[in-house]
Amino acid sequence: MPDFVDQVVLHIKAGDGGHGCASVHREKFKPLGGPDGGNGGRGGDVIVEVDPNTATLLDYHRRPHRRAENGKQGQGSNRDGANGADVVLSVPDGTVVKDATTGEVLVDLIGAGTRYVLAQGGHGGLGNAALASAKRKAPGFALLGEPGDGLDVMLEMKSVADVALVGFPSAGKSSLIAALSAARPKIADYPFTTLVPNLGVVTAGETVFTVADVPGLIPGASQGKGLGHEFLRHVERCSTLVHVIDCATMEPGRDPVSDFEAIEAELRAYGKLEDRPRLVVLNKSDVPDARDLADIAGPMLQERGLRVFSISAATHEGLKELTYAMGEMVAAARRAAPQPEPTRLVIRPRRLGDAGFAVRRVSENTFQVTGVKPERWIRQTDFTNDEAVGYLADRLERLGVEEELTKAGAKAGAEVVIGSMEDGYIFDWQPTLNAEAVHLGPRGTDSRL
Ligand SMILES: Nc1nc2c(ncn2[C@@H]2O[C@H](COP(=O)(O)OP(=O)(O)OP(=O)(O)O)[C@@H](O)[C@H]2O)c(=O)[nH]1
Ligand SMILES: [Mg+2]
Repeated sequence: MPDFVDQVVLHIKAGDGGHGCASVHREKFKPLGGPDGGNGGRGGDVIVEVDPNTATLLDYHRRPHRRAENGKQGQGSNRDGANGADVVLSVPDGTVVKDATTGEVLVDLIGAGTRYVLAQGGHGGLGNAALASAKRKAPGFALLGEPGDGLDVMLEMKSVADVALVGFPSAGKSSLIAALSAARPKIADYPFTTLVPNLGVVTAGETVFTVADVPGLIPGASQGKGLGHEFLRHVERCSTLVHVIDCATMEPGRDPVSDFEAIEAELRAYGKLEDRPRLVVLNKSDVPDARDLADIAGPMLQERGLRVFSISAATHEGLKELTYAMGEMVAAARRAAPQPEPTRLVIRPRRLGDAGFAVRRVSENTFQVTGVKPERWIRQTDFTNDEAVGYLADRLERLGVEEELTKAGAKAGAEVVIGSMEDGYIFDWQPTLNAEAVHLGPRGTDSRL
C-alpha cells in the first residue's frame, strides 16, 4: 500500500431529497382538518475543502466512494424531514479537481479553507400542506424528493511552492531543503530517496517563501525512466526553478554542465516550464574535487546568462547568498503576478437556462420538451397519484409548455417526451392537459406499443 497518493478518482453522490408527505390533520371528535404533510429534507452536499494539515490524497485512494446523507421524509402534523448532512472532504492545498469523464478542470483549490461544492444534494419534495392553495384546498399528494448529483471526479495534487529544486537523484536537493528550513526530509546516499515532494519554509529578510524538492530526475524521465517526470506536476506552480547539481559524483559521463543540460532537456520534454526563471546551485563544495569542478563549470554556466552559486548543503557554505538570491527572484515573481485572492466558496454551476425550456419537433407526431424545470418537475411527480399528475400538468401549463407545443404544431394525441429521448417520460398529449394528463410511463413501457 503506498503511503502517498497524488492523483485519485472519486465516485461522488450527493444526498437525495426526502419525499414530501401527504397527510390530513386528525383529532379525536373533530372533523377532518386541513392538509398537514411536511416537506422532505434537502439531501446533503459533497464538498471539498483545503486543509493545510492534509498532505496526501491517500484516504481517497483507500475509500474512493463518498456519499452524503439523504434528506428525511416529511411527516404528518407539519413536521418537515431533516436535511441530510453534508460530507466535507479535506484535500491538500493546491488540489485540482477535474471531471473524471471529460477531463475538464472544475476548480483549482488554493488557500486554506477554500471550499467547492462537488455535488449538490437534491431538493426535498413539498408536502401537501405547502401545496395547498385556494384552488387546491386539500391536496391528496406530495412532491417526491429530487435525486442528488452523482459524478466521478479526479483529484490531482499539485504542490504550491515558490521555488522548486530539480536535479539528478542524490544531488542533495533534500539536504538543501533541510539546510535552509525546518523541514526534515529523508536524506540518503542512494538514488530516489525522495518519493514525495517535501516542502520547507525559508526566510530571506522580508521575504518568506516555500521551497519544494521533487524526486530526482534522470535522462529519459519523460519516457518513464526512473520515477518518470510525473512529479514535475508539483513544479508547475512554482515561480522559480533551482537546479541542484552534484559536483562530487563519480558516475562516468556526468559533469555539471551535461547534468544541467540533461535536466533542462527533461523540463523541455515536460513543457509548460520554459518561462520560469532559473538559477543553478553547484553542490558539495566541501569535497575538494567537487570544488575544483565547480570552479571550472561555474563560469561555463554563467556564460549562458545563469546565476550560479557554489555551496555545500553539508557545511552550509554559500547558503546565505543563495537564500537571498532565491528570495529576490520570488519577490520579483510576486510583484509581476500578484497572487489571486483565493475564492472561499465556489458552487458548481448548474446547467444553463435554469428558467427556460425548449420544445423540439422530433417527428411528425413526436415532440420533445427539455429544460431544467420541466425535467425536475417530472422527477418530483408521483405518477401513481392522479392528483400529483394533475398538479404537474398545471405547472407545465403555467410555464407555457402547452402554448409552445401548440405553436410547434402538436395536435391532440401527439406523443410528448419530457427529458431525453432515451429515458424521458412520454405523455399522450391532450391540449387540455391541465384537465387530464395520461401518463404512459417511462419510454418503452407504453402498453399500447
Ligand atoms: N559531502 C556532501 N554530501 C552531501 C551534500 N549534500 C548532500 N550530500 C549527500 O548526498 C546524498 C544525497 O543527498 P539527498 O539530499 O538525499 O539527495 P537528493 O537530491 O534529495 O536525492 P533523491 O531524493 O534521491 O533525488 C546524501 O548522502 C547526502 O548526505 C554536501 O553538500 N556535501
Ligand atoms: Mg531527496
